[in-house]
Amino acid sequence: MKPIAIDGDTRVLVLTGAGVSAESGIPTFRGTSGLWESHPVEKVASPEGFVEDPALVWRFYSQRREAAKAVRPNPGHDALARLEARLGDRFLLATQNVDGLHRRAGSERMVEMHGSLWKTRCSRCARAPFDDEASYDAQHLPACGQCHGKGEFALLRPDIVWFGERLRGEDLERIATFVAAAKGHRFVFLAVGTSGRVSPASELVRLAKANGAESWLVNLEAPDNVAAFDHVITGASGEALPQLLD
Ligand code: BJW
Ligand code: ZN
Repeated sequence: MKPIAIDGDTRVLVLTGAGVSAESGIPTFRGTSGLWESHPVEKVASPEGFVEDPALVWRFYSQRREAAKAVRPNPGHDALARLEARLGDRFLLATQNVDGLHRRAGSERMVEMHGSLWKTRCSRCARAPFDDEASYDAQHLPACGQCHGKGEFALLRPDIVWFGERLRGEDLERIATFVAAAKGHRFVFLAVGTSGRVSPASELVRLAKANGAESWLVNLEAPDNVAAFDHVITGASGEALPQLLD
């Protein structure tokens, strides 16, 4: 496999999805043995599902916290961290993953578009999300101390972007600013391990191309938006990324 041409002027925007963590042992969402096979999306990943059954939602995310603690970054995460170390501010990683494995591999210039498994926030007030690795069960669902102090009751929730919720404006702006600054330079957009089913992440390839990017995809199978890519590599990210990027 020929490496992607990356010279001293190239800007690289990488979008990752669940497939990049699959080789670490974290299940993807869609497809056989995907998370959505055994957990109805609308019950565990929507604000309505949380109102209806917060204990189910916390059980789902508590299990995911425990599972993520038990695994390690794989060679795909490592290759992206090495590329960032080479490119510095000419690199940005937009990940849809909430598992924190990119950070553990050493990635820093990163937008966690769908939030983080390792942060919790209030379902009611605007207090800042805080670090939290705990697991909660139905008898001990966490409540917000700040709301309690004002005589209100509100449950805490995972700091995850659920279906129908807006992504954080500052995250989308950071990506848009990077793309705008890449225009006029050699610009590579690389998507890895994502089915291209969920917007707005699935739209990034079109945004990047409209700003002059050459688009690359590394995925086990052809995703819905495969036609948008100039170069498609069908394979596992842990094997392909070290060859493509080093
Ligand atoms: C490998 C591999 C290996 C395997 N190597 N590859 C109709 C109704 C309602 C909403 C909508 C609608 N139409 C559009 C929408 C918008 C909606 C959406 O896109 N829905 C679609 C599903 C239709 N989007 C939203 O709601 C977003 N918000 C939004 O748009 O706000 C706008 C708004 C405006 C005004 C008012 C209000 C709002 C939010 C989306 C949030 C998504 N959240 C989730 C769950 C939470 C995170 C969590 O719990 O972890 O994020 S959904 C889930 O999908 C998760 C993922 O980040 C996301 C993407 O999945 P991903 O990463 O692509 O994984 P898979 O499993 O799908 O694919 C893995 C791929 O890897 C496969 O192709 C494999 O082949 C491959 N693979 N092993 C390489 N080793
Ligand atoms: Zn609160």
